[in-house]
Amino acid sequence: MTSDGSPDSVSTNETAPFRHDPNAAPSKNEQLEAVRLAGGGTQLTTDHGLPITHTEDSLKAGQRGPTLLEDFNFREKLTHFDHEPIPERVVHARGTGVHGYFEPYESLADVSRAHLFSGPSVRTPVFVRFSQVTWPRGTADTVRDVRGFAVKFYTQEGNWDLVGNNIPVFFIQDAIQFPDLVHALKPEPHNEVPTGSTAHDTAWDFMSLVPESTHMAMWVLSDRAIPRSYRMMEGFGVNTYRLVNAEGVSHLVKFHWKPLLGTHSLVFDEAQKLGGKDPDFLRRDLYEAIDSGAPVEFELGVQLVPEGDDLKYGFDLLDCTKLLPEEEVPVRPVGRMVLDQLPDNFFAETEQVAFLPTNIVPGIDFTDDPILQGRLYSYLDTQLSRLGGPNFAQIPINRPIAPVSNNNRAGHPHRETIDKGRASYYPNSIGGGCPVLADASTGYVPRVARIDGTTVRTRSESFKDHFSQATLFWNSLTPTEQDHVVTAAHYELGKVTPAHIRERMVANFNQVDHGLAVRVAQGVGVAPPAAPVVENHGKSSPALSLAARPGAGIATRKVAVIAFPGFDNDDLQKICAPLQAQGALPEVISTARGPMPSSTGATYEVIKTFLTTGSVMYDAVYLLGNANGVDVIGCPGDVLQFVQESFRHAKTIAAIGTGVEIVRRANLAVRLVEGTGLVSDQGVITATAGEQEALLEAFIPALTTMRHWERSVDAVPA
Ligand code: HDE
Repeated sequence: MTSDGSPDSVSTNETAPFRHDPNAAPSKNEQLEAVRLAGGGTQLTTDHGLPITHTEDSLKAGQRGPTLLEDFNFREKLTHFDHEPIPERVVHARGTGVHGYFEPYESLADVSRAHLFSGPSVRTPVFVRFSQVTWPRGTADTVRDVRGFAVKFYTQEGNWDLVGNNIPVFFIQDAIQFPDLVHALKPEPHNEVPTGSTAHDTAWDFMSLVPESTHMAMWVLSDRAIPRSYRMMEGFGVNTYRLVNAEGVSHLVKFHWKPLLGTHSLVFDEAQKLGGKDPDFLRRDLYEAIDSGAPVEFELGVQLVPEGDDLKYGFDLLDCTKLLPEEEVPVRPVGRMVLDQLPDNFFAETEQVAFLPTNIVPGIDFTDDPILQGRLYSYLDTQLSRLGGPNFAQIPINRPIAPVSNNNRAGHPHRETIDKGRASYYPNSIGGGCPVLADASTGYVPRVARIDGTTVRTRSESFKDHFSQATLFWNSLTPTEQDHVVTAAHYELGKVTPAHIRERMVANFNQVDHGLAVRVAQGVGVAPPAAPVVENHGKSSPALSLAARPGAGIATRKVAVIAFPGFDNDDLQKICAPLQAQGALPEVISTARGPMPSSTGATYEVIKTFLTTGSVMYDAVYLLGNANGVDVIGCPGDVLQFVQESFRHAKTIAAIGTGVEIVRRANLAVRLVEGTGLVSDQGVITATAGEQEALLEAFIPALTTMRHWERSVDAVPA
């Protein structure tokens, strides 16, 4: 047998027309490809390779005459342009992708025969696409939404796509409701308003009528739906899958991704402002991190449940509106994923990548989870209209590294592979029986399951508890996180017109927790419910709070270093170098771009200004001292807003020398340094000139903390 699957010698080939002889000289196609690969490629040409000498004027009949049809270059350029857009994804349209690799810590052979888990020496390339769910491609990155977390593993046994989200549960229990859910969440059909927000009537009409969505609604109202960075959010497989070992023993499994940098979120006001200041905030953050060589790393973990224990935990593991608390079944660490390379071209890679939950490898299998079952149909189907036809697996980003050999042929719009030989069917003898079937030790063997039942269109009794895990989530949040859920509900429901929808949602929240329902009701014009429907069960799962995984250190935290002409150069040097040494990213911000003189006369080349940035783009702010005193600066509104907003968003603020005067003028409700020394109050750290080292010692732990929730936002002056 030859490597391309053709037989070495087949008697019928003697008389076959156009037979492929593997030992023959390269075919014309192969020769052409070799010439193409050897070509240079810097000269401007048409799509057909004709060198072009002029591309700024079309061919016209006279200086001021009409354009001639004969100008094929003009027509080719315009025609190609006219056909550039392809349909965006019906959900998850806005996203961003990067390359990397996955390495297991150790063999997982006890539970899965998948080669990619067979041991630490196996490094599998991956492509990851993070996305938003609901809104069009042009929406701002930071709107409140679930985030997609889709990973394509290019394994030796074919592609495995783990297509998950950053929230471990889902809105609905049966995939047949997915179109209803998405229609309700998306902009309303009569006017396509609003973009980038579920704060509208149809979204909450649907959710209020579908009580099983309450748990997911709570997650979407929480800070999980406004991540600080794709690098700082968890990922979840959501659906229950199976792992199967070489002996055929299977376990139910929930997949988890844990970010090395810990879990952090934006503040909602910040997220909304970022929509204007930097709509590409999350993709820029990811690109900049990878570009600068910063670690972008996630740990893959699994929760394993022996086959048959799917009802053991008080809910049905096939119901993806429920999660399996980590305190009940710990997450077993499996390996690490490092994202370290940007795509060369957004369209070719990120837009054309096609994830399919049906892409699994031997050792991983499905369950009867009705959402997963629906997904097994939908993804292939959607690629056909999005990418134009059945050959999308040949697009470079989708191509497996494992060899592909089958009898699929032709297809619209294009087939890249030049298939050889006469036999494009199975079984065959003309092609020597090729491609032959894999044996059970290397190929995929579907799970053996006994399926026995009468056809029904009902929901399993085991799916019918819609609220107790929503209560579990609520109980697990810190008081600040709970406040944020309530405020988000005030915002979302506050924009809903019909009172009966707001009332139904409050009634649903009353099934979660009476206190929650009363607090929500108070902000949305609904009479608070008089009494609880059920008593809060009091259980919690601490792992569900973002506070459970703060991460360590200050790597990639962005610090705005505010300076004006005459700034203290010594301050600048003494702050930037130690921060950079620990991986933080200080950036000088001033009033104008260009060279800025320091106190010593040396100049600093300013790139970022108050106009081109905003406090919302940074994790902390540091105000340098100035030889000219603060009055020369004049304390423009921009800088005061920068400081006040940072305070409002619970960020670390540090100031030294005359910088302290700016903080004083910002009128924050904290104690500031008076006379000499250092004062640190609620994440606002101030020091007199020359105290850089003491200031840094307080600044770095404060920056590690990320947010200072002990502050009262109301303390910000009106
Ligand atoms: Fe998807 N989903 N989905 N989904 N989904 C798509 O496929 C669908 C669900 C998820 O970056 C679509 O290629 C159905 C759950 C991600 O390209 C589509 C149901 C989870 C992505 C589709 C669900 C996801 C998609 C649209 C059953 C978390 C983006 C474009 C209710 C586990 C992948 C596409 C990327 C994309 C269908 C529910 C995750 C239409 C029918 C639950 C991350 O096929």
